[in-house]
Amino acid sequence: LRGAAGPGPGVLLSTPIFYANAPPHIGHLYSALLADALHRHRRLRGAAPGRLSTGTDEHGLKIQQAAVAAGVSPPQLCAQVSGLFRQALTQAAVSFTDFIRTSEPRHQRAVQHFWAALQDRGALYKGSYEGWYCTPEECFLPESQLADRRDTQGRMCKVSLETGHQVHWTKEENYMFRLSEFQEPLQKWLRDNPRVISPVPFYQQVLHWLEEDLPDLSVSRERSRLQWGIPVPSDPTQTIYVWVDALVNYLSVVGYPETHSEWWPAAHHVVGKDILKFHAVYWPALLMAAGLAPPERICVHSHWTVHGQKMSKSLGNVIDPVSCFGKYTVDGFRYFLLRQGVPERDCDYYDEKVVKLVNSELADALGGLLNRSTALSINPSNTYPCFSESCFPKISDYDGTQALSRASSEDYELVASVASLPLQVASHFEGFQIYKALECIALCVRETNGFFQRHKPWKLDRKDPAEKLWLDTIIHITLECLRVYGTLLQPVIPNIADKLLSRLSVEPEERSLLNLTFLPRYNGKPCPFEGRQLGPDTGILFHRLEKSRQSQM
Ligand code: ME8
Repeated sequence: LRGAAGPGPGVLLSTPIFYANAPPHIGHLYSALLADALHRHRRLRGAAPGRLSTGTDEHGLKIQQAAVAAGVSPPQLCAQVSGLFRQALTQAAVSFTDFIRTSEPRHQRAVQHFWAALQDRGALYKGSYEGWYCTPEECFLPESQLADRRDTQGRMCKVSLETGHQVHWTKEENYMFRLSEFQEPLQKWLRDNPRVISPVPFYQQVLHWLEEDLPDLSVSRERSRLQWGIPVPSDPTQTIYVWVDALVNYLSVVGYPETHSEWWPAAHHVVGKDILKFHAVYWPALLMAAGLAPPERICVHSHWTVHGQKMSKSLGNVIDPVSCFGKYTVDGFRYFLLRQGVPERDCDYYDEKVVKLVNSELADALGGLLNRSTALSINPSNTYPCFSESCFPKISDYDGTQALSRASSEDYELVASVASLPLQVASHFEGFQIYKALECIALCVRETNGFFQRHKPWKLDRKDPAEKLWLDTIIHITLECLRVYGTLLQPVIPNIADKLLSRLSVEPEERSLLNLTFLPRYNGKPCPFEGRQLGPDTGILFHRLEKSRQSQM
């Protein structure tokens, strides 16, 4: 892992590529926002320019069947749904640099080349495969992952334990990948790179899987059963398994087989826990077999449920992100998902939770603080006021004799918390704990409100020279806190952060996370903001949401 505080080389951050069989929902958006926040954070920290890839997974039986059900051809369905994903991610301000569709010729070429590399290196063989096949999961399942149920007509059938989908006994000639030979190399890779999968419970889960038998993997399907996919290069009777096809997208975006080595293996994949095995077992094994290194990092997150239930079309409880942007604004909804989503645990969604959180933390705490500290009634000159050392002496210099000092121990605690915040936030981002970074910032915002409230600057008399010094110092400290919060929040709420920093007259080149200093005057250094005219007042930072509110934008 690259150092928490300093810049580093550019990396390829990726979201999963989303199935083009149904429109986006908030789970997809959550994956993309996590990757986007990491990408933006790296950029603001001064890392070499990186890439953020996303896209749509367009092949396979699932898509073929969805197209039949919709009465359109697979390419028509994919073009339409892929467009919806691109639109939703663009609207969500996901700053992707690459959007890949697996139906594109560049991807087909990469997959066929990858297949040939596997074949040339002896990693594939043809075998007859028989077993229980789960179409929605696109894989064969062992007996241990099956349960007996009755179908809608009351007949006994077998279903996948994990998803409840019915499975069918299937026999076919397939190409097999020698996955079993990679058990030890995979274990060694994980042991040598203990931070490659985060959070830790998922790393342990993968190690656990690798202690069990690792059977060879079927990596093609008979063309007669699956036409919508990429043909095996040397055998047109077979279609490449959709997961091999899909995983290679991470190489196609970096120009495999020509230019990928400029990026590979500096890849950081953000994935949901449902696709962990594909990314942490199959993908590294396939890469090793093709003569490439495994990805540098896999960041795993859990799922969103809705009112305690799994989101599903049949339950009719799928939450559409675009309607949420209308209800809560793009930044409000980004903040909610990233602040409430905990990678280790499933999170439950309901509308009231969004309203409560964004009202309290964005409208009241952050917006209220900006509003109060920039009010013309206490800051009539609309400038970044001066800090006075005599009012707020360095804690190490303070001996109780400084007559002007009114700073309390709580004030010193606040200053210490905010000074350490940038490093804390960086290390939470680095550890894929974005929600913790936001929790720390929210706590500091609350403490800054306490600071402001405690000293009641509106009661101070600006005409009294001693009181004016103290009044200016209070406002200076508050604006410095807000500047740090605005800077740190850029990867999560880019529009609000921009509004906040513009109001504080922080120039674009002063918004980097690299060398973000807080309260330089407290440390005896010049403050470039002191005396600066504040930016124009462009209104309330974030409007409070009404419970039943339909649209704010
Ligand atoms: O699995 N909560 O695509 P997909 C949180 N095409 N995240 C969720 C979620 C939920 N309820 N539901 C989905 C695929 N996701 C494959 C991926 S990658 C080479 C191929 C997120 O559209 C989660 O990250 O079913 C999941 O892995 C991803 O969306 C893609 O889901």
